[in-house]
Amino acid sequence: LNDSLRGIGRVTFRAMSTSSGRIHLLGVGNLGRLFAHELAIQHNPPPITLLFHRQDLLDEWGKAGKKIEITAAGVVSSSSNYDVELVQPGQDGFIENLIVATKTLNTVKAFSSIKHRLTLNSSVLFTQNGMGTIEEVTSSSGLPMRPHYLQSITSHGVYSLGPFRSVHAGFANIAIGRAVLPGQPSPRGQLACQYLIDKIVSSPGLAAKEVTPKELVRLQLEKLVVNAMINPLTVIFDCKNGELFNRRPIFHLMGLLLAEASQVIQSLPELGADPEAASRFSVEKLETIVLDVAEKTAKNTSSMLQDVRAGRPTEIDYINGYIVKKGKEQGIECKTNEKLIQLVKEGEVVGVQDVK
Ligand code: KPL
Repeated sequence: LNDSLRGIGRVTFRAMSTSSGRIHLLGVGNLGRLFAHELAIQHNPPPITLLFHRQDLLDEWGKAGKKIEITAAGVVSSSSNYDVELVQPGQDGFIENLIVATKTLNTVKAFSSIKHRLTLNSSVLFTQNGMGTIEEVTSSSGLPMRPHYLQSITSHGVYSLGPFRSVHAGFANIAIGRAVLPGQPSPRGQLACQYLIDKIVSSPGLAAKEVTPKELVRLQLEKLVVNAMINPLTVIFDCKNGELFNRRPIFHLMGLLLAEASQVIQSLPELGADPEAASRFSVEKLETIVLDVAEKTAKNTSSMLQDVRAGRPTEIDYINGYIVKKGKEQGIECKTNEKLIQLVKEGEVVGVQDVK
């Protein structure tokens, strides 16, 4: 361990003396494009490097005119002030600020391809849906001392028009905060990551605000519930977010799912003896949040439905699967969530027009 620390100290000194404010971005799906574009068009943009983990992404980048295009409220805006890099084994070069916008299922693998370029002076922002990704990355990374981790919770609705072209269909907001890991002290205390946080918060199109680590966990749990309702239900009923809850049977189904989610969350040890938890995670409060996001992102196709339509595996194990797993740990049965997971995995589609 001493050797590792000495090594890290050396790298850290070199890195601090060459700080450039550069932000690397791994994962150029819808959310990655939104982050990159909004950072690139801000008043004082940071240098940005897009990390491509496949050769064909480089080819697609060329075909797309080496620019990212985001359409919002019918207006097309493009940005091209990026450097790009193909991630290759053995490549080095310190990464000071990293945004990991890969799909939950690909995150551990994608992160491991660049982890040797991070030091304890690096700031890493994870943007994934669901819960448990940072823990998974930490336990599989084998880094002797971890970089500083941030997590963001995004409720914007974004869908793809093709490589490097997306529609920002639902304008909502982002919460960003420092991730606290049990038994893993933060390497640099409170000032860590402030540059990356400030850059994101000062991008108007991201509508991001900084929150405390305690609030971050609570917002993450609320977002988990939003994704556990809207995403799988839009898959089963094959519809846009806004078409879901004007049908009585779907509303009833959501009630059953929410009752399980609410009970599990209220029993989570990480919420401690928080007197607010019971009311904040009541079925009624959670329902209000879900309906609000469904309305704000009404025209959006949920990320899970986009995955199913594209034949990709979904993130359901990190969303409803997380609720079921935590329920089991607390002795709470989540039969409706289990059934929903099964239906999504079997690709069962009802179609919203069939539900009165
Ligand atoms: O996060 C989302 C997703 O699709 O994954 C919502 C907020 C439901 C927007 O579609």
